[in-house]
This record gives sequence, structure tokens and C-alpha cells, in this order.
Amino acid sequence: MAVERTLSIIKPDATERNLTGLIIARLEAAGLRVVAQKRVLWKKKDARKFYDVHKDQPFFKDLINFMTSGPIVIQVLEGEDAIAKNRAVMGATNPVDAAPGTIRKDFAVNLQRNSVHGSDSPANAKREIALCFKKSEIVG
Ligand code: IDP
Ligand code: MG
Repeated sequence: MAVERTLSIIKPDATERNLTGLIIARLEAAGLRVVAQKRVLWKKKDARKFYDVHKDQPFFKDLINFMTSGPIVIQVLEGEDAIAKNRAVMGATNPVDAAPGTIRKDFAVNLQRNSVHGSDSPANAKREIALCFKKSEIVG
């Protein structure tokens, strides 16, 4: 294991329900450290660029509408094995399949409104962090 960085997003369904602090507490309790953070409202073009990998999926348009429907909190998380650790704390994409005690099991509304995003690989973590933050905005 090595110290890694991963990109996390607290999605509009969670900011709307004022769950930002509860979700960050879960991440910190798991040993992840917030080394960059901002609350923003994405334009459609921002969301399309971020989720470009899903552009051919049937859910793409709905996903873009959802991710631009309200404020999001974007973070860089740092820690041992941070990419896999964050995915474990998040739980499965569909909350119906998520393990007990995970963020998605406890907070997600449904498959789309599933409260959090987390990078799924070192290559995607690097791409997503570079897309969302300047180097000078990340303070470890
Ligand atoms: P992940 O967020 O667990 O990595 P992805 O497959 O990368 O899941 O999908 C990105 C996001 O798109 C999901 O978190 C969810 O918000 C949404 N999504 C994924 N699959 C579906 C679907 O079948 N219907 C509606 N929304 C979906
Ligand atoms: Mg994904």
C-alpha cells in the first residue's frame, strides 16, 4: 500500500439534505484526509467533461442534469490506499447493493442520486484531480 490521492464529490442530493458534514465525518473516520475542498455549482459543460467516460451510456443526460441541479462539494482525499478505501466507504453504486454502514447504504436516495462520487483507479484519480483543482489548491 502507498499514500494515494483520490477525487471525491458530495453530490447534489446530499448537499440538498445538508449531509455534507456527516459524509466528511465518515471519510475522516476511515483515515482519509481532506487536502483540498470547494463547493461549486457545475455548468453542463463541466459535468459533461468530468463524466466523459459515460457519454454513450443511456443514463448520461440524466446524470448531467442531476450533477448540475444543485451545489456539489469536490474534494481531494489523501491516505493509505485512498482510492480503494474511499470506494469501500462509499459502497456500491446502487444503494440497494451497498453494504451496511457505507455512505450510499445510509444516505443514497437511489441509483442515480447516490450521494457521492469517488475515483475508481489511479489513472482516473489523476485525471479527475487535475480537472477539478490547481496544484496550488491542494495542501497536504
Ligand atoms: P460509480 O459512481 O459507483 O463509479 P458509475 O458506473 O461510474 O458509478 O456511474 C456514475 C454515476 O452515474 C453513478 O454514481 C450514478 O449517479 C449514475 N448512474 C450509474 N448507472 C446508472 C443507471 O443505470 N441509471 C441512472 N444513473 C446511473
Ligand atoms: Mg465511476
